[in-house]
Amino acid sequence: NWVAGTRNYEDIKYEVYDHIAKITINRPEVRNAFRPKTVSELIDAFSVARDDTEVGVIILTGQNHGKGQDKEAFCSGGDQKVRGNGGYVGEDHIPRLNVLDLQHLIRITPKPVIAMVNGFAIGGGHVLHLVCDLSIASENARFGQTGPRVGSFDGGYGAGLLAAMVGQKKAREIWFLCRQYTAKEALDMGMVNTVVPFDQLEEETVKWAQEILCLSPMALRMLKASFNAATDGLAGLQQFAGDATLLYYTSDEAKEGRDAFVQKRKPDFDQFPKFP
Ligand code: 1HA
Repeated sequence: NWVAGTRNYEDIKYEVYDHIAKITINRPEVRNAFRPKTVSELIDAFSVARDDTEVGVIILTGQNHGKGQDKEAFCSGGDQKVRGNGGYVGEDHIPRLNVLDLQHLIRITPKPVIAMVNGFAIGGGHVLHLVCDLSIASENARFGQTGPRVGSFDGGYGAGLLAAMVGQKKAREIWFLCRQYTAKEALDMGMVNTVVPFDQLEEETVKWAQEILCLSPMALRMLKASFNAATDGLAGLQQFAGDATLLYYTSDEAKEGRDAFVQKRKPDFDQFPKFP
């Protein structure tokens, strides 16, 4: 029932159904590894979903290629075959780590983002599921970091958010040993919300999205910003404060300030209560 969006993407798919946007990384031949173009398209797609007032929940997933459940991937991180000396190199020959911008965009998008983890979530692909608000995994999914094995590390959300989620000892184990973990282990660690059979993954994820869609979008927005404020320092506070500003702009008190300026008169704030 998904309806394709109008943008022409090469590495991803964008579809909408019932106020849900589904963004799919579509490079199954490389386990949905991302190159700079993939990430640029993901940033564009998340911006489209964010701006679409009809969209209330965003799902991020990886394209299945049907070669067996143990071969499916959510995302295997940065494409090592285009990794240059200063980052991942695209058509413009500029080495980039633009997935960090994508991580940040997922965090500040004021709508719940669900990672629908259909297989390997490895390296930078693992961090992508971490930065989503919820993760729903199929039984075949495998989780892990590989940085110290392939000469990389993500000390931002990849380390800090992971530690906040699974605890310091487990987070250090995940990064220091570069093992793979099963969906059940990820569930036990608190990294995913639920695990379902492979063929029920999308149905279950859509069910969760539809439950969320019944709730107050502003309350959800404020909650997401609140959770981020607790872990994201001043940037998190900026997001939360921005939401407070958005609400304040809708008040008569804030409108009085704007109107007084436009009408070149003194603002009359006396009419507004000074709440205890
Ligand atoms: O750490 C960062 C960053 C840090 C700071 C800022 C930005 C960052 C951006 C990115 C990253 C990273 O993501 S570093 C970590 C990069 N990813 C990896 O180390 C994972 C590499 N892949 C694997 O370990 C395995 O492929 C797998 C566990 C996901 C699946 O294993 P499996 O089922 O045995 O498949 P495999 O045969 O290994 O892979 C199938 C095909 O996909 C292979 O292609 P082929 O040789 O048949 O032509 C394989 O090369 C390709 N492939 C898989 N993953 C990647 C990949 N090609 C390029 N890049 C990949 N990441």
